[in-house]
Amino acid sequence: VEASIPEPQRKAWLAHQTSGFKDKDGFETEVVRHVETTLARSMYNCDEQAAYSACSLAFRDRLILEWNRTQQRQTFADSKRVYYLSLEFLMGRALDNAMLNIGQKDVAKAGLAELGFRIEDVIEQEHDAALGNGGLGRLAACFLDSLASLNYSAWGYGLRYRYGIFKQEIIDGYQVEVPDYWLDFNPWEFPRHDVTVDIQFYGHVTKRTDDNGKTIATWEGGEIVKAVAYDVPIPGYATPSTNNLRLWSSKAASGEFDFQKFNSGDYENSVADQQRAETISAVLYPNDNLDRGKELRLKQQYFWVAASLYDIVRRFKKSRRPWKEFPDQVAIQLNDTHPTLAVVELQRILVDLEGLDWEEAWNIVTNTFGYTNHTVLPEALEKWSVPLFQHLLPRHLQLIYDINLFFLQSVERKFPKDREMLARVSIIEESQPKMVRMAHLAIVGSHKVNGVAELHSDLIKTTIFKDFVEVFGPDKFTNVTNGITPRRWLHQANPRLSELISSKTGSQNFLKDLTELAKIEHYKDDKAFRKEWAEIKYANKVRLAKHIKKTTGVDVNPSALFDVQVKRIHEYKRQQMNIFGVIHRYLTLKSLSPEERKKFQPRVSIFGGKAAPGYWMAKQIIHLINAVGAVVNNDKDIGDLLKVIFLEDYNVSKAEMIIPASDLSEHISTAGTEASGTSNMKFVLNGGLIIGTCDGANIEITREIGEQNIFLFGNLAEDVEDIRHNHTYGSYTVDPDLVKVFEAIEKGTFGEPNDFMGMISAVRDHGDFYLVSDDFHSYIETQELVDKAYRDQEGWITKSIESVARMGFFSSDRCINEYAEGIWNIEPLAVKDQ
Ligand code: AZC
Repeated sequence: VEASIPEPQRKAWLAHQTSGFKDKDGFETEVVRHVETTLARSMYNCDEQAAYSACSLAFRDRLILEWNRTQQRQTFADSKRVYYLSLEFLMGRALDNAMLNIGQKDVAKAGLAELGFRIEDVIEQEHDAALGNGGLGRLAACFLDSLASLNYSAWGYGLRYRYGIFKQEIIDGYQVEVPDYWLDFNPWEFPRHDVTVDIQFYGHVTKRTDDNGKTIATWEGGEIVKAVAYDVPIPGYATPSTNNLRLWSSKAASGEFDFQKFNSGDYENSVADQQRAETISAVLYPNDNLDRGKELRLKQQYFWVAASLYDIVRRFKKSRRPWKEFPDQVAIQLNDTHPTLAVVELQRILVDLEGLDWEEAWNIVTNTFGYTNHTVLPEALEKWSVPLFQHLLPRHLQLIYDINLFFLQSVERKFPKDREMLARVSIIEESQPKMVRMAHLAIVGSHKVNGVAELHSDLIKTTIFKDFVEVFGPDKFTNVTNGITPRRWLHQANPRLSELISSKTGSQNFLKDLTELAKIEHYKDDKAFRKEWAEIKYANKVRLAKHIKKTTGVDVNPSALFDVQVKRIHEYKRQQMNIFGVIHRYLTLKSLSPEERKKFQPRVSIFGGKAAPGYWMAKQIIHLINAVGAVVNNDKDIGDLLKVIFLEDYNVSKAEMIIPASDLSEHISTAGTEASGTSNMKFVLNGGLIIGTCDGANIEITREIGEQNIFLFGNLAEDVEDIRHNHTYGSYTVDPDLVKVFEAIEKGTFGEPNDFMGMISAVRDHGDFYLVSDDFHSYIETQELVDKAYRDQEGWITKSIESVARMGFFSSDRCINEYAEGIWNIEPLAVKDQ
């Protein structure tokens, strides 16, 4: 890099080669400078918000240097890059992460203290970047952290939503959604007004034959919307590598409103075009594991995919390599089916615009893409209606039909006369109207398809994608078990635990190689170590108790067992089973004498999570949790023995506070429904135990930490289908303990019973699809085992230490290395020590 810089600029370049602050004074100087110049305020009038802004700008300046150098290094190396296409990046806060990854949080802490601020208060000022719904979006964020930390040449591509996931307020026990306008002041993004792409929609296709008899298709007319790039630097941990996340924002192509209309008095319509264009990137769809098939969503997908591919192809073309080398230079990972149009768009670019033959182009396409599936839930599998496609993307629909034709011809050669097989694997579903099955398109257009935990990857091979295993052979299908970044989920969320661990492992290297955690197992009988271990958990619980008091007004005792279920509210995740269990506990306590009650293990049941705004049942679950809390928390007979808390607006930054404070967390989905789960990994990494079903990554967690360290219960995935069948066609009775819970609700113990009848009748009258009743008894019994285990505090601490020590496998670094080797065929870029 250095050698390529011309002499006059080189001197200035060298002068800027320090990316950290020399010391706290150096940091303070920068903060003061930003307050007084960039923010145009005086230090006398600098509140916490201004301190946050200035501190962020100071760190941002440091990041920019490394970011530029990383991009230069990657360009000069001219080696393969990976592009991670995700409609969601649930990043959370950036400042704390940047300080820790650069390794200068201590400097900032001391500097801010001198300026009169507590660093925690300054960090708290930042608004979460909440461009995602749940696990899928947070996984993408963890992946970016690992890609940068491991020095891979990687870019993320997403949408710059003006409104992220809504903010949740709880009013009278009901969820109320409030828009999340987060861009007022965002120092972490850089608008690139010079990087724009024109994106076409609607119009029609004309075909003509050229002199060689080749058919040329041209997509004409329709409307153009402009995509503008916004770049976000992604700092690696303990490395100068700083990668790029590019988010696209939509703008009217003309950039102006219609002056003619304006002048003729048609004020409203004069801005209509502009507003319509800007609507594309305006808001994140708030559904998790649910596909609603809305036109604007398809527009978002094409807008983002077309802009990203234009960018990727442009970068490749600069290298002047032949097209056949494209897959040697470019790997594109599809995060679920949301970006699947990229397959069609690349084929369109190669065939229509670059004039390649179909076969040659298709070879390039299929060797470029990999597809990750994140769910087997049928309601989450994307399908788009053919008429909608025809209207919005007429050329793409033709290409999809051609892709399908060639694919089905190849299937027919392998399975002659199996018409049903053809119908099952077809990209087009012959329904009314016809539908495009995006998962089928993603499989056909990729060279590897992976699930996100072992059980899930096996399930997709034997259920939803079974036929494709026969068509393509088993090698195309693989597993990459999810992981989490230990930087955010241990070092940042739980600094005291991180410090205790590094004091025993001898360094912070476990944050780069999480398997080093194994070393702490040697200390599991060390008295001082155990004491501090327990103290840290207690301190984290005290902090959460304060937050609970502040936000709900309820006093909870930090010595009680904190039992946490925080995640999106969904019937398959079974928060309803948890709250029914809580009611069962309450009824049991009420039936005991005061003396007997005293023997009970005190618990705080903590819930958090958003319901999709249109998901009626999920909202009913939230309402019941709050209704139960209102009764139980005010019952003098019960006191500290049981508290029920619903924490408002669960998000990434709240997770960082809640997870380290948990004794027990709940991962209790119906077996076979939760593809992996990732919060299960976060809780265990922070010394909490889990109660869970044999589902998703719970199974691998058990294998790693040992069966004695986890509370498993419930029916197995392999039995679910038969049980459901029996619900519908055989004899079926509701568990007697659960009947009592229903009776209490129906008696009005928690307010108007009609408000909760949907939840009851789903179990009692509508086939109990999620097996709440079937698993209830085993759930209650296992909760009793938890109480017993918790009363043996010493035994509990041993379980906690052993579990953390054995969590090395679940780092997203391991996960990214598996993708790099097994799917992307890419190696890290060497970074010289600087
Ligand atoms: C989620 C899965 O439900 C969760 O189990 C998994 O841990 C996570 O992805 C990351 O792999 N899936 C989704 O959110 N899927 C969709 C389509 O929303």
